[in-house]
Amino acid sequence: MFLVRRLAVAGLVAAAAVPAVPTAALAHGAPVTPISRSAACGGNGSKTGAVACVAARKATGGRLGAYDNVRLAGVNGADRERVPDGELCSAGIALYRGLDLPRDDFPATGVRPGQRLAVSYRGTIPHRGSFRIYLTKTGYDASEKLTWDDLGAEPLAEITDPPLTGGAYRMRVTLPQRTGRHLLYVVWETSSTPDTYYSCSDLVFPAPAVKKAAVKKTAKPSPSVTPQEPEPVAEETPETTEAPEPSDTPTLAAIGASDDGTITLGHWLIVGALTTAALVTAGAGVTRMRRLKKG
Ligand SMILES: [Cu+2]
Repeated sequence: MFLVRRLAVAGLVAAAAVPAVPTAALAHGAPVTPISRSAACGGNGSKTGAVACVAARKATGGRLGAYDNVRLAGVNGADRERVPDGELCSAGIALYRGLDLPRDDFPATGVRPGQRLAVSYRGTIPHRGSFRIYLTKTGYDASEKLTWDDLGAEPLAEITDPPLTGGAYRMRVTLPQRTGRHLLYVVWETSSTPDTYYSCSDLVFPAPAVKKAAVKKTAKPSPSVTPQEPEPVAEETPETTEAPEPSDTPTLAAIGASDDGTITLGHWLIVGALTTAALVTAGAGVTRMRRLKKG
């Protein structure tokens, strides 16, 4: 009984300590593989110097919000009602509006049809919940703002509580036939907080095949739709292979702390309260079980 009580007390102390963790160092989450616009361009993003990121920041009044904090409270699955067409990448949040720019040069990941794409979703504050992963339909035009219709009715995959290893949730989705530039849209509806997170990751499939006759006639290679910035693609490509443990530690390390302290503190209070409640419940349950055993 003493041991049980001591464990319960330790749990309460740990839960109470949660909100005291330096808020600047922690927030919530975003996909780092394939790299999302927020992980690349957002506050503490890893590719903030990219031309598209500079433009995105400019379009947002000079400053983008923390990369891992594109979230709305109380959506409860009504994504299409809450997030307006043309504002999917920002979730309609003013601090991220530059991520909605219809550009074809955001840092991107090279992929191919049929690939089992590894998705690593960095969890800076872990939450339980479901991921809905959408891909833009054939015919998507990167020079137009993203709409819900571009994504089709159903996600490619819906994954609940995937494993959290090395600081990231790990999932895989099989990519269908596409050519050229597309967007992977990831919705993370958490079940341990009221929040839902939104993100756009730019993908580049191989360019459409050009008929051999046409190639012979022009005697020139067909124009490629590979991104104008080959570096980010090369960097991300190894992580999309079948390696059992993608080594994205450098990317994770490159992405630093959240700078959105106010919102984060409020969020931590919710997490702390929920954790405390769970521990108290668990403690009471264990005590009761012991009593039942004795009786
Ligand atoms: Cu969070």
